[in-house]
Amino acid sequence: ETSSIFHDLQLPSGRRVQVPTGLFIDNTFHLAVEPSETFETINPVTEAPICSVQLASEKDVDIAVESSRKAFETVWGVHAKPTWRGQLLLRLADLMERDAQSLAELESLDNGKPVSAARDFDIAESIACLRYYGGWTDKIAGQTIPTDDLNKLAYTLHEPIGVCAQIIPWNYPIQMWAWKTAPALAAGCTVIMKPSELTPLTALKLCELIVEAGFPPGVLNCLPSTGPIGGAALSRHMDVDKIAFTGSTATGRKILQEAAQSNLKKVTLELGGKSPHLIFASADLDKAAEQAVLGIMFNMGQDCCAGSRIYAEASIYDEFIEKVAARAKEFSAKVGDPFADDTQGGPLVSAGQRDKVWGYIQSGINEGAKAMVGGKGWDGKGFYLLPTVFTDIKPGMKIVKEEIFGPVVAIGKFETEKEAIELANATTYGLAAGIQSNDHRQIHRVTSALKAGTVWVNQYGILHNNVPFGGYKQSGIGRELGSYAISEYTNVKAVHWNFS
Ligand code: TXE
Repeated sequence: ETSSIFHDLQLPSGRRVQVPTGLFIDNTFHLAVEPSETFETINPVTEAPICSVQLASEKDVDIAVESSRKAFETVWGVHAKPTWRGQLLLRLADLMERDAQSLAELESLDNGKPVSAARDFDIAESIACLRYYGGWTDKIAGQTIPTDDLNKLAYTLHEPIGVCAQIIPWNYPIQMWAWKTAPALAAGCTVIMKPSELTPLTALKLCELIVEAGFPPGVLNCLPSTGPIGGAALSRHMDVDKIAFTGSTATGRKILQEAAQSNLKKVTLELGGKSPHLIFASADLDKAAEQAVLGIMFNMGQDCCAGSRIYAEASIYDEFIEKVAARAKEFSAKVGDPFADDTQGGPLVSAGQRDKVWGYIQSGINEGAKAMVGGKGWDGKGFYLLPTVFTDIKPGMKIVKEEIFGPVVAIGKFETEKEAIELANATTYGLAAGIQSNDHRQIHRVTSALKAGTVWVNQYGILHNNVPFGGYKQSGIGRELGSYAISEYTNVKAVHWNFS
């Protein structure tokens, strides 16, 4: 049966890799219980299937949860020495570093992003994330708390929550894997990972490294599946203690409902955005334009904090949009083959995503916005779309209100700081925001007025593993990264000890 759970691939670089395509439970790859169930993952450059992958159904979810529960109650959680958990994470980071190039190529094949970006951003940051949390394992401490009862010792224990299901998207498959697994494993939780059905391959490849690093069976299981089948089964499972999700707001809402209707499992959600980027007259306009373009075009706009609404102060608006247009054209010229060294953008992840983004481009044109750059489709093969810069926008337009998740930006103007803040906050989302300004008082005022979980000042889009990330409003619940993520994977137990 190994032919159904491993697939030999030749990558465009000529490198050969064997990728697992089975369900990963108890440190081995398996066929799904119903082996006829598979799905295909597609190469977004050639539009051809890469291979078919086993599809976990509800029965497989039950088996995986049982394995995760057993590991949590016997070898992991409070049964594993904290420093040992840390060593395993550090070893995993070393293995990821060793395999960075082949992982980057596999990520690129499945997702379409440039190999160089996958290696130098996604994987480099993921290695750092594993190391950061590898250092946390023996520093998860509670408190001793004075009370007026002098014969009482009161203290808290920060205990791992238990079996955690983690449902991740396709835009940063390895990095979302690291953001989710590292703090959970550091805190002592066991993990059931469900990668996106659009990009399952690197999550499966990483399972081999989990074994090689020495994690005990059941500590991390991985279930490739679709959202409505595997994702929903995990969300309503009565023995999953927590679900951590990154993806669309619509799916986040469903997961929260499933959790509410089953066992009230803890839920953290990292959802969509329509992040504003404010350009004030005092800013360095060349740098601001560079940040504005990277802020939306990086990863072809398939980024939850993409700066998709830019508002520039009226006095510098004309000059600024010219600079943005020039840089967006430069970026467009570097969209192409993800395996070429100087490529900055590849295709979008799927035909569905390409069609969705193209629909927004057409709606922008139909609603009267001006496509200063782009606005055109792509004739050749692959799910490509070139960057589009819209100006002359109005508040009600779909391209201004809705998350597009593609290389499309809407630029508007404001007269006053108050108007800039109102425009920025006029959204149901609250994931991120950016300010370009050299007026320090203004920066403080605007930063505090913005309703967003992350605010960048004179940069955009750069996150750090040590700093928390998450959304205000309908962009999510809870925080990832930093010490904050550790608290999302621990329960607080209060102990009242009468020693009289
Ligand atoms: O996302 P989904 P899709 C946004 C972006 C994009 C849109 C749709 O705007 O165009 O969402 O993308 C799993 N129960 N973002 O459809 O559905 C699914 O299998 C449990 C923003 O790909 O949110 C996958 O693993 N799980 C974003 C994951 O959810 C379910 C990243 C994400 O898929 C499920 C991606 C269900 N009922 C898309 N249905 C961000 N914020 O970073 C699906 N899933």
